Amino acid sequence: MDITRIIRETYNRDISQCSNGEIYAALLKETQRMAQGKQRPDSKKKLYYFSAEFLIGKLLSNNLINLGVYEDVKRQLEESGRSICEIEEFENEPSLGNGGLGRLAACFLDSIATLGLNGDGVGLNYHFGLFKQVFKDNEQTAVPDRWITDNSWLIKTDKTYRVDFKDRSVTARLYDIIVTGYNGISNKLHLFDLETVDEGIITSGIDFDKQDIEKNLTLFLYPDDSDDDGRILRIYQQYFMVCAGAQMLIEECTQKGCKLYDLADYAVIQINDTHPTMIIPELIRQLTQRGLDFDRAIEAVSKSCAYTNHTILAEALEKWPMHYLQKAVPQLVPIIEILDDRVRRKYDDTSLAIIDKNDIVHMAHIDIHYSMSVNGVASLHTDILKKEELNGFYKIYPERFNNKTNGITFRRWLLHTNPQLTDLIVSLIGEDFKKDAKELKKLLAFKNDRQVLERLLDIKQEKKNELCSHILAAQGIVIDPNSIFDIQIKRMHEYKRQQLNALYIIHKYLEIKSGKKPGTPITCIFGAKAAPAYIIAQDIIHLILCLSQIINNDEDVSPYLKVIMVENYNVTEAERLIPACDISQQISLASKEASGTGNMKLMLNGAITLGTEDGANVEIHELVGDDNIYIFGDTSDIVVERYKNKSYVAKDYYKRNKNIRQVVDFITDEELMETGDEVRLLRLSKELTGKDWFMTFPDFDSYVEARERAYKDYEDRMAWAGKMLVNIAMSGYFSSDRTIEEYNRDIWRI
Ligand code: 26Q
Repeated sequence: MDITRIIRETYNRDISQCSNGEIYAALLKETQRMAQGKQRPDSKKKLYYFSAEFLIGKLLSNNLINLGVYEDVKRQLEESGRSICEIEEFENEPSLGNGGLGRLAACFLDSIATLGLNGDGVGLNYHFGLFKQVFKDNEQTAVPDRWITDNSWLIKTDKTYRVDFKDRSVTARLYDIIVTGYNGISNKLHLFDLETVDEGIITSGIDFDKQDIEKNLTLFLYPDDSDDDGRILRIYQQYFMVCAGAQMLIEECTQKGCKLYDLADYAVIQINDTHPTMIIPELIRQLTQRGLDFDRAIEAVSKSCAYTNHTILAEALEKWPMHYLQKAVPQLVPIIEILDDRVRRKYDDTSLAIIDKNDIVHMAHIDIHYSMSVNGVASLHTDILKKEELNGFYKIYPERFNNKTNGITFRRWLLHTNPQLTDLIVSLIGEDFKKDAKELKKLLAFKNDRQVLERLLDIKQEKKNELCSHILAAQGIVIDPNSIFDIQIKRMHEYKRQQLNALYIIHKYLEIKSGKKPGTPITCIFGAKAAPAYIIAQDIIHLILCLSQIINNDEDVSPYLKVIMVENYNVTEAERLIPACDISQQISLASKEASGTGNMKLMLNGAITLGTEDGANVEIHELVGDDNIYIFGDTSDIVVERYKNKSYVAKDYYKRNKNIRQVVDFITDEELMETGDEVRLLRLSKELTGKDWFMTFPDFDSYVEARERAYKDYEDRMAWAGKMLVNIAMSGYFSSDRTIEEYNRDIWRI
């Protein structure tokens, strides 16, 4: 790529006369042109990855890396006195996802293209992605985040589809984003948008008229499902996506010569959680409308579809009252009734039914009965699905159940976010790991190489320094770059237990106050958004922000302990935080975190996990061994048992354990109550002492013990660097290339 020429052709000027924004625009166009020139895969069978979320993050660097021109572009810019980092600032992050599930879909697209598989993503073009988080008075406020500008990666196509709802028809317009593979081919991310969408209906903040479907359908990504209007809109969104997607898919298949009954030879549809589940009845509807008889339509669709489950939290499983569906998409109702009727005729057990006695449709049940594959996202998670949550289904369809442990794309989470570490690895083991991550194991040969270990520590320090400058610039907070960076970054949710982390921080604060100082200062960093309607999650953010204010302003304590909550945690922030992390907090209640993928990104960047035996932590533990991870807390077996026999009483722990009592009481102590909001703090304290549904108290002592042990081990820098090296070396298993190879081998067979 010759930037000087491109700039000249675009603006008839020199680079020095262009703003960073102008350079960004020119680079974007040129990158798009190069990506379009890449070979498109061609095979009879094609994958359609349906997902309500694709949390793709900024794309410029990612695409430049995948097209193999990143280094060249960076150098040319530097020669003209410009930096690629400053130019990237001009790209808005498309936050088209909430968290793990959406980011997973984005990593998968990268790997699918890298492996040369014929597979596109299908989703929605939200005009406002996940809200932007702004802190005010120690609380989270939500501001709309408009990401689309004149220069975006979206390519408007001339394809439109009619989507009929009960009371109106709307038009879906297809937009594409090109997905580049690393030294590979290119695929597409298809995003449907409402032709008549109207950003003018937003009233204040992220509020808008939820009934005005013709104007709001693709306006916002849903951060929660906590109010009724919103839930119906969610159904409109989901149907809009699958109805247009199904038309596009059938069109593509028939163009290739597919007869409707042999759809499964041409298309495989991966259903990312239950959000796109309506694709099943909708495809059946469209196929029958085109003349296929009902039985064969069911068969063709069931053979084409595969379902991924991402959660075992009962409250997160989608269940729609039939009258909602009746109101929005009545054409699906008779089909869902037939699907339910067939299940009921075959199986006696009403817990397997699709429509329950309260006339509520269990979306996951549609997927399990009418698809060829059901997968969990980490080994423990799949085991729990088989043994507990979906046991009834596992008994009747054992062959459908399979595990696909999640993965992450190393192009973004190593090559892009940590070029220094990448260079070190290349110098030690060559380039092969970029395409075959298992090669990283070769790093183990350097486990006792002092020079290499010192380099690792230096790189970590460099990334910590970079983060310090960023946080100072963004939030005005001074951090000691020589402190331990202890980081918890993920959505705010009770089961993820940021509150447990906060309780430890109180413990440490009181300890330092009483004169016991840590060997190395500690910086506790959080990044988390909470669903705006999730009250307790907001309360936990409030507690952390208040702690941050109190501790950081305490002259006795702040030299040894600081608390920072990064504002507006998103993919771009993650890219800064992850390489700078020393200790990776993965402290969900065992059995609750399906997999986690941040844990993998942090491990890859040389952070040591402090975690429970949950999700993919179990697999990390197996890979690195006891010496290179800090495991604490009750196991999932114990937790599951405790829920079953309802034996957990938080109050008992509170009464018996002085330590717990002391830290919990601090939440409602004078100092905090004066700093923060009484209602919030009292509610949170009551939630903990009265319920503590995610069992922080039983794990508290062992958490404190493990965390202290980690801090102590950190003092021996060489031993610590050895642990870092083992973590990096063993992280190859978590490349999404491996995950996608498994999906293709076991499910897609493209
Ligand atoms: C449902 C109904 C209405 C509105 C919103 C939703 C909704 C939206 C997003 C429900 C769930 C989600 C997101 C779930 C998610 O991110 N799950 C995570 O998936 C990751 C990838 O598999 C796992 O690593 C995490 O463990 C899991 O929590």
